[in-house]
Amino acid sequence: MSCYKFNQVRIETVQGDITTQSVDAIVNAANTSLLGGGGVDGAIHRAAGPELLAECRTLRGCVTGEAKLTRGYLLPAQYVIHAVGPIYGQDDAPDLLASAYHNSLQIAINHKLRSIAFPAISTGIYGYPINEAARISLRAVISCLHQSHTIELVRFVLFTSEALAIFNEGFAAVARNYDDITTCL
Ligand code: AR6
Repeated sequence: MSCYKFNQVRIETVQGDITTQSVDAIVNAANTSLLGGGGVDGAIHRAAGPELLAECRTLRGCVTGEAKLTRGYLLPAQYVIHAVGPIYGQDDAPDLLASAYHNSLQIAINHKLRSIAFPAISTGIYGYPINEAARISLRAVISCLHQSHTIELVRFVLFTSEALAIFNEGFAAVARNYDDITTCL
């Protein structure tokens, strides 16, 4: 686990399963259909129950780099923000990955949420190297948190100890470039 403070917001990394997180919203690493899939998407749909898919069917999909909100149904989280990351190697993949984080956080801010948990979007089936994704995700989150907002906690939930270690290393490297980020317990 690692923890940083930026503009009153706690930004932390933990190892775990995102479906068990008690936060206002968890983010799903979805695909453009928003109709479910494998990886974290499959786990979220299984844990939330069939009503989640029913609501997703009303959304008419989602463009890569963007995100859409649903309720969380049987999840501890009140909402799911379905974000579509890029497939590694596609044009503009770094910008699209940053947009997926940015747009997810913007939805949370617009709904006046206080806590949000992200998986490592695009780093599974979509093949994004975790070390690159870690750096992009922290920079994207920080760039959103300059504005006025209600967010108190941004948690990154990594599925394996290896992914957690790589995220921690990437976050430490990025944090060194910002004077206004401090470490916390
Ligand atoms: N909690 C936290 N992280 C998880 C969990 C979990 N329960 N399960 C997997 N991960 P992926 P993508 C990690 O493949 O690369 C789906 O089919 C996993 O180890 O879920 O964005 C969608 O429908 C990895 O680090 O998402 C799309 O078609 C990270 O979550 C496609 O996969 C993301 O892996 C999206 O691919």
